[in-house]
Amino acid sequence: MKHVERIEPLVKQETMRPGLLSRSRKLVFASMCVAVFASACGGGDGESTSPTDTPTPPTTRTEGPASTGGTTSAGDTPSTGGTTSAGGTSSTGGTTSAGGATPANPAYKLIYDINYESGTIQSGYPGLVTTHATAADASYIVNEARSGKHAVAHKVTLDNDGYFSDGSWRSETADLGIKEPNLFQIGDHHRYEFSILLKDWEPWVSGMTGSAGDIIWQAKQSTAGPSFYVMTKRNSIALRDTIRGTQFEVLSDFRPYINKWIDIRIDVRWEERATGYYKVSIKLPGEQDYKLMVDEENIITFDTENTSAYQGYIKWGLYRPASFIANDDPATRIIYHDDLRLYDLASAK
Ligand SMILES: [Ca+2]
Repeated sequence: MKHVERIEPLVKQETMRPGLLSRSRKLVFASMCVAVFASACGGGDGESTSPTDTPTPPTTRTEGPASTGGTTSAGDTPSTGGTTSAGGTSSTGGTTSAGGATPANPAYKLIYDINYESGTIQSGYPGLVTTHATAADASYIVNEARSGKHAVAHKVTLDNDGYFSDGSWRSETADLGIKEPNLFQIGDHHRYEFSILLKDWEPWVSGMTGSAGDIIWQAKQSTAGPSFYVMTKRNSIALRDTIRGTQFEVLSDFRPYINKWIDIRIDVRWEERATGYYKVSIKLPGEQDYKLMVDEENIITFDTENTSAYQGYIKWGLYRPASFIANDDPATRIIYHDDLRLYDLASAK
């Protein structure tokens, strides 16, 4: 449980929406917005006009590979062998062996299991909002999986318009619009699991400014910024709590694990008062069990004081608000995600 120093101020500062800020936290929040990035402040990066920020009513999920929205980039061969289970109850390829992928836990209700075994970037969930970046390879299916045969890749090349979307250098997928009650609201008690692989990730060396982080997973309040997010920061992985303006180390040094799968689990109770919590655990290659790295209790996890949000959603991929070619940050980064699961912990059997 180690606090990491506060994030460094960014070179890039964007417009905030001061109208959303109020009372005593206004100053703290304002300084946080400048220090982190504009999307943490809601709309400053243009996200507010994005379809991904307009929660849509849950729709009925149909089985079978998605036929809309998802595009498969050149070079990817969608598999017809993958199956998508009703309600996402499968855990294709999961094993219980040491270091293996974690199988779905039958003790909790599984709200979704996005495992990409459909061979499409929508993983058989028509409501999944895939990247808005236009490059053919901004998001694509890979045959290097945490479980099963497939995972998804997101790629961002700085200063290339094909990887610019929703106001930033980003390529992300959001879990909006799938039928199950995945959008988080106050009072929800959720477990999020996901596996990542930093593909040929170029380590940080002195001189790069990307120290403020490339964001790889977000719990985002609709119409506002994220409650918290996971990022690579220099050569570490950290969780940034934007409500409190703090961050925590999840993995001190990812370099031994480049091109290997890392499993992350986040348990959270979404609360607008100081009755919430989150616990962040990590399972490294070769390890059998998750290790608890962040354990924060009696905290606000859903900010209703400074935002108008009443629900939120999850995004994964790559968002690089603090990386700049002019500052020697790597031009291109690629990350794989697999086995994105959401459980209802309130359903414990
Ligand atoms: Ca998979």
